[in-house]
Order: sequence, then structure tokens, then C-alpha cells
Amino acid sequence: MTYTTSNTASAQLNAFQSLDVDQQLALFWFIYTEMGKSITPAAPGASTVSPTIAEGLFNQVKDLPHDEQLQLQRDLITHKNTLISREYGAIGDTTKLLFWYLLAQGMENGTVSPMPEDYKLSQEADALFTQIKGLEFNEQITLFRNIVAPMGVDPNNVEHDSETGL
Ligand code: 45D
Repeated sequence: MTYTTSNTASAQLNAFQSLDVDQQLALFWFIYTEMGKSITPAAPGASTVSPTIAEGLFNQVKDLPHDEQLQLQRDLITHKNTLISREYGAIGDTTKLLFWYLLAQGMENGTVSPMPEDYKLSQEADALFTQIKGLEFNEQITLFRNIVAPMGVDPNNVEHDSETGL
């Protein structure tokens, strides 16, 4: 897979990916709380998104116990070869973004395991958060798409995993 990244965004992409898994999740959550209101699933450009596919994947997650919901989000970031990771890896980048958005909404409305109330970002993650807030809206979207694109497992490009049998 190839991704196009602007120069500014790629520094932030590297910084994001160097955070540990939980800090990535936590920062992504804070990003959602910051900009969630300005995201409208009917935004222009929605043509490349497949809402039904994002919802189908989300519905599988929604029905899982809370600890498994958290684990599978960690698995997406660490590219663990699971069924959900593979399904995720097979969908388009903007649809991946919509899937994360649905997860965040689920965390807000109680269908997905929520954030602890008093969670604090690490200094590193918080510094990156400040930078991201300073980006233009379009740069932010590009960055988020580049963050979610490589997550999960590309089912066409992975070795057999004896642990999961996939
Ligand atoms: O206890 O073109 C920790 C569309 C540890 C439309 C944790 C769009 C402690 C078409 C790990 C912290 C809308 C798709 C717990 C465009 C602990 C279109 C858990 C744009 C519980 C452009 C943390 C879409 C967890 C956009 C589980 C811009 C954190 C979408 C989870 C943006 C965080 C989506 C999540 C964003 C964050 C989603 C799920 C920013 C999701 C963020």
C-alpha cells in the first residue's frame, strides 16, 4: 500500500506512530472530543466512504464485551492478525476514518467502553495534540486518514498466524 502525505503531516504522523498504543488511543480520543462536533458524516467528499461497511464493522464491535472492545482497538494499532483487523484492513481509508468516528460516538453514548473520566495524556502526546490543533482542517483530515490507513491487517499481504489460525 502507498500513502500520500504532505511534509508537515508526515512529521506528525511519525510522532503519532511513535507513541505507545494506549497513548495513540487516548490522543485519538482527545482529537475526537476536540473536533467531533465539526465532523458531519454527510461532509463533501463523502462519495469515497461506504457508510454501510463502516456500520457493519462497528455493529460487530458494539456487541462485544467492553474488555474485548478495548483490546480490538489496541489490536488494530499493533496490526494483530484478528478477524476484525483483517476486515478493517480490507476497507477504504475514508471508511476506516468513519469506523473510528463511529467507535468514538459509541464511547460517548455508552455502546462502547468509555474513556476513564480523569485520563491525562502524556506530555509527548499532549504536545502533539497542540500541534495538531494548529493544523488547517484539510491537513487534519489528511493526517487522520494517514493515521488510520495502515492500521489493522491487509488480508492480502499477511503470513498465516498460528496463534489466531488466520
Ligand atoms: O482505561 O470524506 C486507554 C467522513 C487506556 C465522511 C483507554 C469524513 C486507559 C466522508 C487506552 C486510554 C465523516 C467519514 C482506556 C470524511 C483506559 C469524508 C481507551 C471524516 C479505556 C473526511 C481508549 C471523518 C480508547 C473524520 C478506546 C475526520 C480510545 C473522522 C479510543 C475522525 C479512541 C474520527 C477513538 C476520529 C477515537 C475518531 C475511538 C478523530 C476516535 C477518533
